[in-house]
Amino acid sequence: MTDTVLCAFADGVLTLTLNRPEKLNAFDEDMHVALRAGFDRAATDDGVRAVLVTGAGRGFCAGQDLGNRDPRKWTEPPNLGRTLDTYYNPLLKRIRGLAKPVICAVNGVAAGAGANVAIACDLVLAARSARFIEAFAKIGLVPDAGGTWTLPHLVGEARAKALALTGEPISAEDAARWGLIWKVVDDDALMDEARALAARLAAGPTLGLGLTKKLIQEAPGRSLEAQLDAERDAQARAGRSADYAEGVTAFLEKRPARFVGR
Ligand code: T3D
Repeated sequence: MTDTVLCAFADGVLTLTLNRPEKLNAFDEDMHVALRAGFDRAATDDGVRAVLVTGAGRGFCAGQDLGNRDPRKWTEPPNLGRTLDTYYNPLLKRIRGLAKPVICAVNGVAAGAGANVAIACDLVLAARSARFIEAFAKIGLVPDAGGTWTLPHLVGEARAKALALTGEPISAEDAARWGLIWKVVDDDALMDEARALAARLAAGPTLGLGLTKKLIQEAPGRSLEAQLDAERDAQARAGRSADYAEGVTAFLEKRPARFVGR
């Protein structure tokens, strides 16, 4: 049996490659379990200081494997609420809750939950040929994997509704222009650039980066006053880190900092 997620570790970066290329890396249960295990390792292993997610073959991820949802084989409709509770929602919470940067290299089409998993990551790079498709409307579903939350936060309500209600593809270039992703990279340069970025972040002040991620994610639910309090608390913690002492010392000694991640 092939591994549905390839897991590789180097330079502080855990690379998780979705690996069902013949199905454009559509999610089945094995792939969910393997991807979740990867994020659990990233959360508990101090050696992992950044995660890079990408896809094998020509696609990034085509969302739920619809071969596993064939109505002609139903005795009754599946309980999709349960599959969200069991698989997609725990995955989204792991990506957003990881106190380390998650980089996504979207190497090809990202559809349905595949698109929404991609845009839930912290820094999203996409190959120029990639497309993003909120495919749910085409099959009578609502966007899941956090899409109804992430999309309007990233691109505003008008564009979020247009993407979700039409299910029309958006190019990588438009996705970057709209703020759905960070940037577009030429196809043949994507993985080199994503790996270099992940390695750079993995060599960074992990505690401070994790606190920064949390602050930015939590800001929309807070007043300015509450956010200022949250920044004060996070800064108090960052100010006690070994990396803060190293960062300032390195600056004063005019040399590159050697961050240890705590
Ligand atoms: O069910 C629950 O648990 C609820 C959660 C739902 C979450 C969701 O993600 S719902 C949305 C599911 N995804 C889709 O609706 C997208 C379906 N796929 C497509 O629309 C197209 O494949 C793409 C636009 C993504 C790519 O088109 P194209 O022309 O580049 O490739 P293709 O020829 O359609 O696909 C290549 C192969 O991958 C093909 O297999 P074959 O014919 O060569 O044997 C195709 O069937 C397979 N494939 C693509 N997407 C899926 C898939 N197989 C199973 N499930 C898929 N989602």
